[in-house]
Amino acid sequence: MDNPPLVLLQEKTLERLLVGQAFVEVTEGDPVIRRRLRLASHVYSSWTARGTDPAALAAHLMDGSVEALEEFVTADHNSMHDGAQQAADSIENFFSAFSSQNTDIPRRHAEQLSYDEFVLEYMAPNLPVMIEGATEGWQACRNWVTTDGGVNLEFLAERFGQARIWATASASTSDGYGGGQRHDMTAGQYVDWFRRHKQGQEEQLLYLKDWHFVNEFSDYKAYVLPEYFRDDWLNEYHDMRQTSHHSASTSNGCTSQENIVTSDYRFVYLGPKSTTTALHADVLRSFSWSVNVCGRKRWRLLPPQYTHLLYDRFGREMAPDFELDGCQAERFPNLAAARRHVIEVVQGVGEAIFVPSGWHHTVTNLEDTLSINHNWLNAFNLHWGWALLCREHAEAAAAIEECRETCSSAEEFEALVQRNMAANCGLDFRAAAAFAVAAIDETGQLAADSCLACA
Ligand SMILES: O=C(O)CCC(=O)C(=O)O
Repeated sequence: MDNPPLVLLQEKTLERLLVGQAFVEVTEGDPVIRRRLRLASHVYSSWTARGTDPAALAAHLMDGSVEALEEFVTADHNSMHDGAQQAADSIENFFSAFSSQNTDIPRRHAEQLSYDEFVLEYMAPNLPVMIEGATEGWQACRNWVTTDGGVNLEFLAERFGQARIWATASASTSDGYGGGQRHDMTAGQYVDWFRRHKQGQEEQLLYLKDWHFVNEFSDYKAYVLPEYFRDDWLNEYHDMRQTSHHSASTSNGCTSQENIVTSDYRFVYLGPKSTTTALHADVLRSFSWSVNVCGRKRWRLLPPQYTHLLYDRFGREMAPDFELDGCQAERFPNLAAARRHVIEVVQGVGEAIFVPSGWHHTVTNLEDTLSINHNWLNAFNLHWGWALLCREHAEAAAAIEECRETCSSAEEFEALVQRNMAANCGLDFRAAAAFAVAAIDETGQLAADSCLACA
């Protein structure tokens, strides 16, 4: 026997919930019933992207829209008996009012946003915010910017030109997170390329990404960390390892964590107009913040409850962009539904965007743009990192399942799995444990003194 389609079943269930009786006899002429059925149809269509995304109903159980709907249904009994047109109008208003609440990233000024407010309103509920006025007193804003607001290429080349950087070829966001090929060069060579590009002599776009500037030029205080982003266990762990663990582990021959968190998560990005970063969620599902020293960026962000819409029809591969055409689009049948939940915002100079954990995003530089960003973990998002590690572990094990029998022991197989997991996401369980121990130990001494691998 054929099963009725799931989408239809869910729509019927919702109808019954709204109509208020389990198996109601629908009386065609009853205006209350008619209005409620129309409402059921609107709710279903709006909250599931016209049935293409039934799972999105779950998101609305969490975000307050169910309460708003209840209020709407019960508030005005008189309107139940209004004419059909009036009832339809009021339903439309309800939806447009509700959806407009959900599509903007709030803007706050640093002078009017306390740390506690930031935590309660954005960091704890994992919601994005744009914070204006975030660069008070930054040396970078004086020295790295020309008087007409452009990138001060001369200063950068003169002071930091010898640094080695990666420039990523980026034609469009659909080239993947890192774009195309990565070129190893000096910052000075990149500045030369930038100048030639501005004179129309270079067609291929190059984007300087993930420059570990602080690590390399620790004496040059380019910026002051905004207080909202200071509770940062990831970079503290890196700094602690730099100063103590590295020498301890090399002196006792311990090499277990060589491949893990080898670098910090504090970056400078520099790219001309039209450079992009493709669709991704941040490393270890960390939070990130990013501030424009000069230029403007367009951010497009997808709330995490819609991540499943980004995968291909087999649930394996993720789309490289929110916008795809031709046969690429055909491979990702739910991308159009995902786009309906995308939030877009333009970030100007001196503005800090807070990108919460698990929000997939793309970035396009609308002008020549120089930005500073950090990734970070703390008590509010550590569970995101842990969930990712568990998924990475399961995937790494599944990928080499056929090797299990050739391994001499379960431990040998597990070691292989952990190695691959670390290569894929930067951490294995042992390093994750060391990170957690360091994070909960106020002095940082425990992780520095005891190498878990050698215990
Ligand atoms: O600015 C960019 O191009 C990318 C930055 C980014 O993706 C982030 O900070 O998470």
